[in-house]
Amino acid sequence: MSALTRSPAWQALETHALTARRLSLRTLFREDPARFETHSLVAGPLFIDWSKHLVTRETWQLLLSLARQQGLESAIGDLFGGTLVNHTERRAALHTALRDRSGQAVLLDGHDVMPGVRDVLARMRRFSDAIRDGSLRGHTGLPFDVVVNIGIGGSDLGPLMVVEALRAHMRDDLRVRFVSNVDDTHLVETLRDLDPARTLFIVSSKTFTTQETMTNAASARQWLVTSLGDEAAVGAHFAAVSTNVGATAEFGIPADRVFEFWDWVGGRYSLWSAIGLPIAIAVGMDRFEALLEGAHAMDQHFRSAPLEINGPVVLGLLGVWYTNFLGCATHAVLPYDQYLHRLPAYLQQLDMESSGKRIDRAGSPVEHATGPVLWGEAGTNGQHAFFQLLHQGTQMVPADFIVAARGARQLGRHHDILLANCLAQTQALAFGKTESEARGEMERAGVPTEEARRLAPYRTFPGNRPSTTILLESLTPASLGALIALYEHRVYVQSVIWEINPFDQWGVELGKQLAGGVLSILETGQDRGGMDGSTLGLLSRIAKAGAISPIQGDP
Ligand code: G6Q
Repeated sequence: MSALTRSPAWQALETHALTARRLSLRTLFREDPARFETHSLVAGPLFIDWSKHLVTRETWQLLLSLARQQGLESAIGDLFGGTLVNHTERRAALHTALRDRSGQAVLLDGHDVMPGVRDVLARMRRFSDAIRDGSLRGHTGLPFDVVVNIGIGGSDLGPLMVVEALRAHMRDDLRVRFVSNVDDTHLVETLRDLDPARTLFIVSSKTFTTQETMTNAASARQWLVTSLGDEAAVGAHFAAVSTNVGATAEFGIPADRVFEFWDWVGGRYSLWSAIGLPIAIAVGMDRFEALLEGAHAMDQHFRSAPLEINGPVVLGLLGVWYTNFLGCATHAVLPYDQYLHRLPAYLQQLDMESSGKRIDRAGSPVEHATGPVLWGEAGTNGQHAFFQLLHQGTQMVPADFIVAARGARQLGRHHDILLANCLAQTQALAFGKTESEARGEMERAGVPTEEARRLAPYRTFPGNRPSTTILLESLTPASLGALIALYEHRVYVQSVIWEINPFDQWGVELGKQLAGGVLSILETGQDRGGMDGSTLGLLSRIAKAGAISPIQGDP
């Protein structure tokens, strides 16, 4: 057993979990009329109801003891203070500085990073304003009517999710699209109806070496040059966001169109940096800054609120409770908001790339579960798809329901229906329906007694399925910023408890390395040896389909 799993706080939780897994939410609410008040909190512009969780006062005290034992309070200070929390890469994780609106210095190695941050924001404002007002034009003198962001992972998912979320603020005459997949269909389908003379590309890549992004950028460049018939068009139609200024120049992008960020910003934490340029162009720099303001409000809450009423801490500790003590292997995120339809995909990267770790900070394998599988879909669509498993399956899946009190579009009864469904689902999950309730209901509806008895087990809902409801007053740039920062910090809280580094991602390296070897066989037909039988067999099938030249030595 590791020191963590042997520790008094951990052991106490394990013992407590033996009885807690039999808790009844109906009973907890009946016995404590103030449960909603004591199990809800305000975090920046968000209201969080965590009353429908399988926790008692004792559970909560034990989780707080675990947090204190793991030094959570000082770890929060370390994050904001520029400590090298990303110890494997010897880097700080100062994404909070990117949205720091306090006017105070943020020191990294004794150097204030804020003047650089403000300088890039000012450049983003000038550039996005000029695209939006049409004063910055393409090679042939036409204003841009579409911006295509080329990036992947952290250089794609964040801006894409936010642009979708803030679509209500977009203009019809300026579209923003995203290309990430190296599958050529993504680029071809994205460019198909575009006018090259009115298209601006932003190549977003921290390293400017990522194979998918560089392949897409090269093909986009060729599309542009071929269509406009002039190599010189590149400078007018491309901008870049990168830490690798040398490589952007080599691509042909003028220095005044290169937006810098820094190695202390992790890819999946970078939408607050110049990686957010497509957002600024889509909705205007004022709204991008409002997004930063919202995130900053959550940062202040995370830094200063006592652990007991600290949103990211509460959500993080609940995550630990379900993952480590109640054996939940997955976590669902269910935004009841069509504008947030890409949030689950974005959070999948944020959470799973950060928490999918098996080696602790001391270099030893962990002996406890770490990140659960995160998944989800916009409500109400999910209700007609996978909610069956949430209600009546054999696994417990803690779920986050996210909804705005006021809808963005005031169309008829739509928003009332959406809200009603959201709240009703959390009710059904928590309180279920007993077999006798199911039988009684059917009998009252005229179903013959014998038939009602036969069907009752199928129509029973066990309940006690936990959920959090995150309520926004309305979906605005500020509330969205706070929501994203809430999840970022939740990930950090869990990493502190689990003693893992949430800021590296070595797990994505091996596949990339091996792809080089496979690609070389695909393109040359030559196997230099060492390839496994399955891969060679598949390559041979691909060759037989006529897609590539025969593999040498293949019969
Ligand atoms: C995120 C990861 C990863 C990264 C992409 C793109 O935290 O580091 O998703 O964002 O691999 O990397 P580049 O921005 O360097 O192209």
